[in-house]
Amino acid sequence: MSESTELAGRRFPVPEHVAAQANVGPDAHERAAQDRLGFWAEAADRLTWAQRWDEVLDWSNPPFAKWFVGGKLNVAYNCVDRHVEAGHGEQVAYHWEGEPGDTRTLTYAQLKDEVSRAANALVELGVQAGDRVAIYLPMIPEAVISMLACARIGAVHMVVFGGFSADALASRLEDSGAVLVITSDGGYRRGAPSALKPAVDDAVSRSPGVRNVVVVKRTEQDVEWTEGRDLWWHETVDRQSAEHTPEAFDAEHPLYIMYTSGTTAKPKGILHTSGGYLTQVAYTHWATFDLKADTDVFWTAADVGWVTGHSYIVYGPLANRATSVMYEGTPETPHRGRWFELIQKYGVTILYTAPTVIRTFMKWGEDIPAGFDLSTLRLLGSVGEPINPEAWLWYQEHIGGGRCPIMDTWWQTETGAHMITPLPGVTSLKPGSAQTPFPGISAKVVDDEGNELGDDATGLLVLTEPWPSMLRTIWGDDDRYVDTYWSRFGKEVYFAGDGAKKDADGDIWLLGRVDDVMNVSGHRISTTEVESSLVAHPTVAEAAVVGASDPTTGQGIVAFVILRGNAEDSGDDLVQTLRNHVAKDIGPIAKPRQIMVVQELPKTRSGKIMRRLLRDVAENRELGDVTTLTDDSVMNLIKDKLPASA
Ligand code: 6R9
Repeated sequence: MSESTELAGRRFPVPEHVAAQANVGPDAHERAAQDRLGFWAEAADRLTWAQRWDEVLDWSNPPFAKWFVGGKLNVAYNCVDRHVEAGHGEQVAYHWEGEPGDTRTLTYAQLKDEVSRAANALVELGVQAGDRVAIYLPMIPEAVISMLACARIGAVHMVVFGGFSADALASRLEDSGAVLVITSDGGYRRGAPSALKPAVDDAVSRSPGVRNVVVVKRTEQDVEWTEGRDLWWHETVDRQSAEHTPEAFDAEHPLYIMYTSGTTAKPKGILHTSGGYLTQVAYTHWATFDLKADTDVFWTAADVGWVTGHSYIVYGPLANRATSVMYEGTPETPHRGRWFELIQKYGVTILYTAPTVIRTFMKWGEDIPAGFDLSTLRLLGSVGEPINPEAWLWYQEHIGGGRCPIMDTWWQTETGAHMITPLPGVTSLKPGSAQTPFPGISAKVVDDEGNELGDDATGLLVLTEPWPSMLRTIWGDDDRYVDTYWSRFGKEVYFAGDGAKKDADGDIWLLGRVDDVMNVSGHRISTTEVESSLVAHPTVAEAAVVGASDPTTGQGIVAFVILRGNAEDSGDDLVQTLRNHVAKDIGPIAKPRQIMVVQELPKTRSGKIMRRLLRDVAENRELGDVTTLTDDSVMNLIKDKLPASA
């Protein structure tokens, strides 16, 4: 058995003390299986509705779903006001920490006032229900306040990650038809103020539909100013009344548009609506993380600019009256223990982050987390890509102190909320597997023709029933919505684009995007499997694998590896060792054709490795679109490493 398979075969029962008091027990899956719509209706009942729905689901015109038909609610009221009305106004909603170490504490009562002021300002600026508002901010409280202010007045927010370029912003402003942009002079990243306003000026000069730009002062950098268009947040919002009466909107009223990360050519504006979305993010946040509103300190260490931030920094935690930590900066500023320092300082009990960060911490070494008191942690989460068993075990041992179960949550921008994940009161954990569909979710693994596969088989992941937080369409492009997600296996089957395997117990293993499943001499090999094997070798910190076209085998396996700090690059010897390691670990068929030792890997801002670019390098092509890359100089470094003939 291979090293990583051996690790992956291990089972970790959820600790007794976690299971005993978990919010959701083993009966949830069963109840949902018997009455799926009844189960989701109960989940929706955790929210406060201004008017109850008549019908849980209208699926008469698939794939266009309507959930909680006829129901009305205000999303911001559910996230803020109702907790204040219930006497929890003094509870902290966010412990916010800036990268330089400045802090801000926002209670639910303060958040209500801030959101109401911002809502009044938007109304004063002529923003109406249904209008699109772009939010291009660093990780500061105004990002959350702006999102909730939009939700409160029924405007549709469109958050663009602050690291995106002016071009990326401009195309999103145009596609969404935004009328207003909320931004700041800049934010702090890696120890220095970085500017945002110049990108907005550039993008807005090409977007005639944008009437106003509201600017939060964060760094005090000088900014260009367009009179009549630009307004300071502190002059426009702070003078508003803290009273604002929320209006109830239809359950299907649009809540936000989120453009998916650029692993495809033209970004897709994923549309989420109100009632179903809030139902599922709130319920999953409560169930998957076993959230106890009175005692937990919850931290999703991600950016609000991607879906994980929307669902699990903002909407889920607030709907559940959680106390959250929000951090502006990067993990290594001003030092590599920054995250652990924050866990210690705020007594974080639940941490949710991405495997790529865990592997970075592995690279930096276990001495760093060992220098902090992480004993408050009781549960960990993972999201964004398959977590290789080595990273899972390291996370469990060196951050979770061996006592914290890890919830490996599979979901997508399109799904809005967790879809496949273990549950703390239910599941014996298997490192590397997201395991079981969430209660009320129907996930299957099918072959190319759409036939469901039995256990112990590899195929494509599909979702065979609609779910409350599903995307409703691609903004302005219903046809593309149908074509992309609902045509491969018919109009009632959602094609997720991920490869998956069911093991002998029926647990689901995600194998990466299907375009990342390689086909070598007719054998299907997952990039993830080879990456996992490479990372299991003591010299390798991180690995990215692509299938490059090969005249004889169809595809050849090309690996890019980053070595651990203490490993020596012995050139050809090391490459041979690693190739043989994979061949031994998985089988000769998986032996990489080529391995390149590199310093960095190209990643999207949400931390996903851009295999498309690596494939371009491996196949010696001109580089494609790099606008979503965090740092495009990485690609030059990688290309410089290539032999001229590669
Ligand atoms: C939430 C988020 C979605 C894609 C998805 C899949 C990958 C996410 C995963 C995972 C394996 C997990 N993915 N979570 N793969 N295990 N726990 O990441 O949304 O940015 O839209 O990405 O990410 O490939 O299809 P998004």
